Amino acid sequence: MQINKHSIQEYNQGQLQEHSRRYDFAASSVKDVEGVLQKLMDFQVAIPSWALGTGGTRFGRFPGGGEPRSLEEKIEDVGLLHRLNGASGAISLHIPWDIPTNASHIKALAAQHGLRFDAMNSNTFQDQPGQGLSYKFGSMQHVDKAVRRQAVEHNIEVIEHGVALGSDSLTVWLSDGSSFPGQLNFRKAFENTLESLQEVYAALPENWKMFVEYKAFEPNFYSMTVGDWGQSLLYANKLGPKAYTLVDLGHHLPNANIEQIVSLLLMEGKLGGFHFNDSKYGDDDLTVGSIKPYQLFLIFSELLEGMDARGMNHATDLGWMIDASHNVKDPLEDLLQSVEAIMIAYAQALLVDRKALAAAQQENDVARCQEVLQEAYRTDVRPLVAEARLRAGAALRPLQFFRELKVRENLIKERGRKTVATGL
Ligand code: PSV
Ligand code: MN
Ligand code: MN
Repeated sequence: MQINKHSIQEYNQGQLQEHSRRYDFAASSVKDVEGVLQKLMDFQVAIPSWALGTGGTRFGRFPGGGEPRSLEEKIEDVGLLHRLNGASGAISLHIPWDIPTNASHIKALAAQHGLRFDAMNSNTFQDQPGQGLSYKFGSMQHVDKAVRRQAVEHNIEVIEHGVALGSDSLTVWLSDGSSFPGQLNFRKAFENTLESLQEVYAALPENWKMFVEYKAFEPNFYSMTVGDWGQSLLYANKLGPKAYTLVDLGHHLPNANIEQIVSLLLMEGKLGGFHFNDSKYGDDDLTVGSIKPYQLFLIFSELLEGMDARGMNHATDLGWMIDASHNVKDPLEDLLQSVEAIMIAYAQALLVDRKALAAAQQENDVARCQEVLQEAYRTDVRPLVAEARLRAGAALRPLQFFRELKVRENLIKERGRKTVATGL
């Protein structure tokens, strides 16, 4: 299914009067509104290929129909999102779920949709058909060097696929760890993992980055070999300048102060990438901003403070990606909501009066510090985000337009009701 520019313009025309009224009011209280709008237009969030289908839980899966059946159709889906919101201009692939058998054709198709290839993701948490050795007891940490070698070779293959597509980063998330006390020698598991990561690191092209993603629990429940930001940072520091820590919002123990974590990682120049989602309990992979929008704003606020202090470009110097899974909602609708929540939090963080906050911090004026932050958080920035979309040629209200166009119904007609996308 294709959405043409003309139909978006027509739709926006019908919304314009109401939008202008709301936008003029919102813009009137923003100091550098043009600067804010430009930043919002530049900001792009990558969509992971595995979020385009219904994920399910370990208890069941209830696919909604019209899911992408091939890599080509996944690219088309992300293209649809990008058309609608102007902020989803990248796709992140997972190997072997998305092997690009004809890379130049895949690259050209993505370019047609205005998409680039974000970080490549390797997979050593599942055994694949025909694979020689099993990852049941880990991959890069494994006691058997041959299993470690297999995991390293897989990652090198992923890099090669990425090079062919024009990607420039590799995300390594390892499910390695142990589920019972005594199962692992922690130090040896760390050393084996480090050695394996070093072998992958050595295969990185000059301009590539490697993101080491941590996770506190699941699928292992006693220890994870890359279990928190401290361990990830240890690996990244030992690996070298091309290695960074990747923060996934769902991968912490309850109540972790993620905003402090990103601040310190930025201070060390070691924050590389970010996976957005939301959760109430753990790695729930819920829609961004659906449970803890204030936390999301606070994280963004620290991200911007740290990035600005280092002179980093918000749009290009970190890898921004959604990492979500959908059980009860239409995945595309969910992704539109997630991107919207990210843009809102970003816009709110751009409005924080940094000078006033720094002055209040210096005076230990705690109440004022809170006022400054909440002044920005409680501003309705939705008209600013919509205006950025309008200027980018996207839809003023993407989700509403998605429904008006009957996108899902059309996809079901095209692809069928019983389709299964590869993914988590
Ligand atoms: C598993 O928790 C996970 O969601 C990680 O966050 C990875 O980024 C993703 O799977 C894909 O490998
Ligand atoms: Mn993740
Ligand atoms: Mn996860």
